[in-house]
Amino acid sequence: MARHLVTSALPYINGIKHLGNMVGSMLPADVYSRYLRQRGHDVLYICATDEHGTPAELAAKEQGLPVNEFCAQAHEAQKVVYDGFELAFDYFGRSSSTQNVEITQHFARQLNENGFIEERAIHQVYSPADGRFLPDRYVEGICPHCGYDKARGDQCENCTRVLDPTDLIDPRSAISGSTSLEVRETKHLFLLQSKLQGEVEAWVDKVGGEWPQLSSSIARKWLTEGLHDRAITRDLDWGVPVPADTWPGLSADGKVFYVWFDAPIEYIAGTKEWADAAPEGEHRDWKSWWYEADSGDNPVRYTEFMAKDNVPFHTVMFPAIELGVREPWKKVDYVKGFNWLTYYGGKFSTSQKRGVFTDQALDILPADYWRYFLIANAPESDDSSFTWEHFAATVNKDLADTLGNFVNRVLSFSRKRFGDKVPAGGAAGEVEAKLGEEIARLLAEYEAQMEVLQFRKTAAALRALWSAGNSYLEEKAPWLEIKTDQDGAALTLRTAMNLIHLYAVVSEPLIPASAKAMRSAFVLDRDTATWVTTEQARALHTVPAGAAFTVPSVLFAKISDEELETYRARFGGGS
Ligand code: B3M
Ligand code: ZN
Repeated sequence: MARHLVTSALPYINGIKHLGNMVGSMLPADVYSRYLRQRGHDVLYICATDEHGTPAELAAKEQGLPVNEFCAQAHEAQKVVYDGFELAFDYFGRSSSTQNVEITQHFARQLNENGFIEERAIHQVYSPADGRFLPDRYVEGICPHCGYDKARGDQCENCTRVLDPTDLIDPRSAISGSTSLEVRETKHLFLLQSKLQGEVEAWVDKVGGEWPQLSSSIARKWLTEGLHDRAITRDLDWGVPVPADTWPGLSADGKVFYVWFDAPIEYIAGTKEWADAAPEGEHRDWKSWWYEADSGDNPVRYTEFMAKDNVPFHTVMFPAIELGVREPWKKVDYVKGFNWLTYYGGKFSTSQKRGVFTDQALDILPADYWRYFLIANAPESDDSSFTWEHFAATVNKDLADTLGNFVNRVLSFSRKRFGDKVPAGGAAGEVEAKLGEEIARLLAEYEAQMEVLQFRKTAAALRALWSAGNSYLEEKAPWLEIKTDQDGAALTLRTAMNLIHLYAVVSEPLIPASAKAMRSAFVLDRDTATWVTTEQARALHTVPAGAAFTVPSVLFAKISDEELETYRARFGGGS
């Protein structure tokens, strides 16, 4: 039994996420955590909303809410969706927590003490009417390249050119609309990443060899380009304040830390939130997961999940911060990065209403349909595309036909012919022995793929396990067998019911609700085994003759052509 710390990139607070976000971070982290828990490991899966920064301020402004209120509501709204997807976080925290404020400020002080932070003066747009410095994207004006009149100071949305606020023609404040803007000198904190380059490189050399290619190549690319010193403070009201004890001037100016400085620290702070939220009488030792966790006789293995655009922050910048703090904070062991899930080959787009958002998905179909499809098509080695046609075909074939139909057919037929107890039948024969070998082999394949976090291949192995049951049933054809050989048919059905029980156990990481329905079909005296051993897979008799069972209602409904058409029309697929 080992200790596994798991985190997924923190979903940003400004809106409900689409399926692409789900498959690139939270869902695979949940699948992996569920698997490890079932294998008996000590698992801590932490996630949180990432709440600071300009987009949060802007989204709150759009809704006419104070930003803290907006974030509290948006956090709850996201949480409802993640509960619906059955994401079994140990804790779902908030980067605006007091825990994160404390730890982020502590990290900054340490970095400063160790000579990795410097105060530097820069020039920035100031708006006297608003009484504040404006972040780049709070300055709007006419794009000098294409003439678009709502270009932002960081980028023109129309022609996608990257801009500097001073490039804009007739610049104005996005907050008040004021056009009397000035450029003033102001001070910010810079993280001297250049000084940490060598240490980060040595660390990546040590641990990065084991990472998937996507993650290690991105880390290498950034290191080759060189780590540059970077401003880690911003002029915003909403963020972790620069501590007054260390930087009284900047604190008086109202500077806060840049969102990407405090967001990864929330992995640690979220763990402290988890500990602080412990029920009466339970002690949760958050520090044992994070501090000096490399050493000791009970080491922690730390796995992170994220989409590829987040990989540089996790493989280079956050490790640089952790190294510069000069305290033994746990660093990541394995970085699982993902490519993009596309929608019919194009980008999911909120503004153009293209693609499927996670709340809409749950309105349409239960979580297991989405969980299975997304994991079976995870964008691992390449981008992968969501289409309604592919989704419907996968659900209908794998879930409804191969798994659901097997479960229902076996249980209803057995009840009809032998009543509501698992029939005994004769001793297992050659066909069953062959089946047992095949199941044991596929189970080993499933475990091996899960352990190297190859999600598509894990799903393929699971599908193969389901198919093996179908082949067995076709070969034995108990509905014919029963006419001449009652005992033989009973054996076939008992074996098939044992397969259902095995499916209940091994399908749980991917489709937890359906797994539960399958598992609770059987009334067993002892059903404590968390996972299936090779011997159990081979022997297929965890469900003994005489055990009572019920027939669950249809596990997966097929998606009809009419439904498919409705979804396509509603979500704008295909064209
Ligand atoms: N919130 C991902 C994003 O919004 C970002 C991840 C933070 S992980 C520490 O793109
Ligand atoms: Zn433009």
